[in-house]
Amino acid sequence: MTLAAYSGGTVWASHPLRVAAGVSVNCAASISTGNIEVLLPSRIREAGLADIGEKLSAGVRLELADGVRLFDSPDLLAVGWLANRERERRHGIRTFYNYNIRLEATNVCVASCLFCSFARLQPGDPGAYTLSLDQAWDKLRSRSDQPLTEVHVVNGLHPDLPWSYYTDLLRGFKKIRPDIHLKCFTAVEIAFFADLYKKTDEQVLLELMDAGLDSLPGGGAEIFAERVRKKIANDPNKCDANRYLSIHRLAHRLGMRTNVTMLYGHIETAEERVDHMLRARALQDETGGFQAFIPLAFHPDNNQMRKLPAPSAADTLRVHAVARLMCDNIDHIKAFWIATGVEVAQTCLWFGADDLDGTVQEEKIYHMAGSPTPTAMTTREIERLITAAGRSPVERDTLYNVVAHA
Ligand code: V47
Repeated sequence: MTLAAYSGGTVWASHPLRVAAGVSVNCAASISTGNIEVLLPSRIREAGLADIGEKLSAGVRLELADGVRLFDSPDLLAVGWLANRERERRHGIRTFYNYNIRLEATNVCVASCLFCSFARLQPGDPGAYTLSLDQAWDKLRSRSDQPLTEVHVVNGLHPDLPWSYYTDLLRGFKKIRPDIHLKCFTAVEIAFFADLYKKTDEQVLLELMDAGLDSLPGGGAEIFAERVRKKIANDPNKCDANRYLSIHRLAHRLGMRTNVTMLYGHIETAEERVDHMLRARALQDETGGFQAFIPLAFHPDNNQMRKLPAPSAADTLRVHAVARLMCDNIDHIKAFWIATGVEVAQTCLWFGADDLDGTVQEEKIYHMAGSPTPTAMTTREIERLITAAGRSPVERDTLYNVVAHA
C-alpha cells in the first residue's frame, strides 16, 4: 500500500455539468467564477434563492439568515443543486472512504444523555461491558490480513478505569501495527479524563499523543446551542460547547487534525443548526484543523427520546447540503452511512457530501439506537455503492492521503 498526497484536484474540467464560457443557455443566468463558467438555473431564482446563489458564485460568505432560508426553502432540489455545485468545485465527482475499524471499549458512562441508547450507568448494569486491554487489542490483531489504515475509538465516560488503561490501549495498538492511524476519544472524553485524573486538557492530549494518538473524532458535539444541549445532554460530566471547541482548538494547535459532528433531527431549530455550523466555521477560520463536518441523524430506539420520530430522508439530504454551503472552510462533508442509511448516503453524494466514512466493521452506538444498516461494509461494497451513485470512489487514509494498494 502506498500513499500519495491528495492534491485537491477535481475532474471538473471534463465534467458534464461544466458549461464552457460563451455557451448560452436559455432561462439561466451565467456567472463567471474565476475560470469556471457556472449556470444559475431559473429554478434557483424561482425558489427565491438567487441572491444566495450569487453570493456563492462570487465567493461571498453565507450568514445565519441565509442558512435558515436554505432550511426553510420548499425546493429541496434547488438547495441540493447549490450544494452540489460547491461539492463539485472542490472534489469533482471524487468520493472518499477509508478502510477502518470502530472500537467502543466500554459502554459504562456516568453521563445520561437523553438521546443515547449505548450507555450503561454502572459496571454490572444489564448490558454494561468493558473490554480488557487484550480483548481490545485482539480486535486489531485478528484483522492482520486487512490493509486497515484507521482505528476509531469512542467510549462511555467510565468512572473507575485507571488512566493507564487509555495510554496502554493506544501503545498496544501501535505495537501491533505501528503504521495504523489512531483516531480516538471525543472532546467530551478528553474533558472527562482531565477532570477525573486531575490533569489539564492539554496534559491529557499530550500524554495521549505520546502514547500514539494521531487525531480526534468529532463525536460529542451534539448541538452547541445551550437551549438544546441543556435539554438533551444536561450532565455535569459532559463538557459544554465552549470546552468541546476549546479542546479541538488545543488539538489543532498541538498539530492534530480533528472532525466535528452535529446531531440533528430531534428538538433543534433550523437556526440552532446553522448556529452550530457557524461555530464550527469560526473555529476553522482560526485553526484550519477540521477535516470533515459530519451531520449525524438522530436514531430514537431504546433511548429517552424514543417518542420523537427519526429525521426524514429529505431532511438528511438538506442538512448535508446546508452544511456544505455554510461550512465553506471545511474541506469535507461526510455522510456517515450508518447514521443516514446506505441509500440515503448514496443520494447525499449529490447533496454536498463527498465522503462516506469507512468499512467500520463493528458498530454499537447506532445499532443499539435502531440503525437498520449492516454493521460493516467491505471496501468493494463501498466502491460499488459510490460507483452506482455516479461518483468516483477514492480510498483515503484519515488525513485524506490517497491510498493505493500494490
Ligand atoms: O458522540 C449517540 C452520536 C456520536 C445517538 O469523527 C447518536 O469521523 C444518533 O461521533 N442517534 C458518535 N446519534 C459517533 C461519531 C462519529 C461517527 C462517524 C464518524 C466520526 C468521525 C464520528 O454518535 C456521539 C453522538 O453524537 N449519537 N447516540 C443516537 N441515538
